[in-house]
Amino acid sequence: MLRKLTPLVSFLLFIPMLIEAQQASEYPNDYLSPAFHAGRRAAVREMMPKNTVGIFFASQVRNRNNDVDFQFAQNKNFYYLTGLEEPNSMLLIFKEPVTVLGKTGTEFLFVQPRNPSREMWTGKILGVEGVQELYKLDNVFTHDQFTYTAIDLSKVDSVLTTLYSENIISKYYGRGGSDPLSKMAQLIDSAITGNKKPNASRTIGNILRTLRAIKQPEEITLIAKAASISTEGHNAVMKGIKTGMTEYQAQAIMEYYFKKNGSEYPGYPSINGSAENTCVLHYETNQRLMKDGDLLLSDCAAEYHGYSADVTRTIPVNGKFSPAQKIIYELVLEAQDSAFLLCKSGNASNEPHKAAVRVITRGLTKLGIIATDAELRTYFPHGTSHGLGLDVHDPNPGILQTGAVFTVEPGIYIPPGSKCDKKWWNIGVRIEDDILITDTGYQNLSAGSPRTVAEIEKMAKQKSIFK
Ligand SMILES: [Mn+2]
Repeated sequence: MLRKLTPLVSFLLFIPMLIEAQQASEYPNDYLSPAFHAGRRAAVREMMPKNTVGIFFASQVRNRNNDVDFQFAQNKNFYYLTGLEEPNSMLLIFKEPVTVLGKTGTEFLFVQPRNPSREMWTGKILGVEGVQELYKLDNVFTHDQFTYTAIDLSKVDSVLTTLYSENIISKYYGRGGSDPLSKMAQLIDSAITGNKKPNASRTIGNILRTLRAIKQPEEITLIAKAASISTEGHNAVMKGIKTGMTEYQAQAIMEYYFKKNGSEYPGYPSINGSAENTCVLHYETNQRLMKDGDLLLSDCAAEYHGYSADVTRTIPVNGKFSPAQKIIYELVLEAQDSAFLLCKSGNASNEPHKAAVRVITRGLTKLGIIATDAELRTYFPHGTSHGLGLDVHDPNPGILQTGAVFTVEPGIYIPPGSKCDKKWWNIGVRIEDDILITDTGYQNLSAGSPRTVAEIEKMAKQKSIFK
């Protein structure tokens, strides 16, 4: 039976519909803003030496096999500075204003022209007007307008590129290549003569590394979103895993939650290694059938609008850690907790790693797994932290400061045949979280997925549609 509504109640019931109408958008609209990219270009120009030009190329489409290409992935520096997700494009940033093709300014973008017959196959190309409108850039041209005479380098002392040696512009894209980027690269290469040629100490890569090491608020929002999506995937695996499942089925559960939440793709190939495969640091084949008593190490994270998280959890396939697994797991957990305590502004970025090394060295010695400190690398062969952002391995500042985002990921890996008691064999444990340095300390962006033995075992008992 329906109840008659008072006008006020009717209005209140209508509010959610209003909100929904406002939010409903056919396509995502939470990308980095044009103002963000403009701000980053200004920051680059600010750091450039006098009389220089910085050149940034979009990525090329890469062939996979026969006439099938890999899904396009934009060059991250180019994306940071423009937001544009198309190939065959080039950005020039001049320190001082110049005139290019009748337009005076410091920023010039060359993009793909519209092409209706191609767009019918591979989707919309924005073209000059589309790029101007979407990314609020003034001086946009098509790449075929880039000619030897279009760009005047006479007032430029030095050319800075994101590539690394003087004539690598043409080498990198293949001398003689007929695609638009190769042509533009060759034109630039031939226009740059004598001491204008870029060299390793004057590449713009150093400037980009410095800037990208400290994240802007808009970037932190996207990394936090990627981390939160990732933890949802990890939690679903914790709940859904069971003996008799394959590593790729665990991967399927994980990645379903990434895609479900709008992540375009995983930030890196998903690592789902069980038993002896937990000890392979970048195991990606994910083909094994998991058995009772195995551990599963899942190093998987989502990428969201260009920004990647990086999260690892290690869980028992049957829902309960064995006594030996629990001992190693809790040692890694203690190392991670000790490392967290050193995540603060002003500390050197390797302090968390040093703390993890101290804890794991002491623990493995006490367990009789190693006899000397030098043996630590046998079982803990990697660093504890790397920067995180547009790249899953992003620049990290030497000294931690507000806005730095990096991983804390200690691990212990004991493959079969190791020179220690057999009871430790096939135990590989890594616990990895994404840390943001704040004014008051740090924030764990991936805290949404449990880390303690008790919490993981509790989550394993929860209902899941996968078991
Ligand atoms: Mn990592």
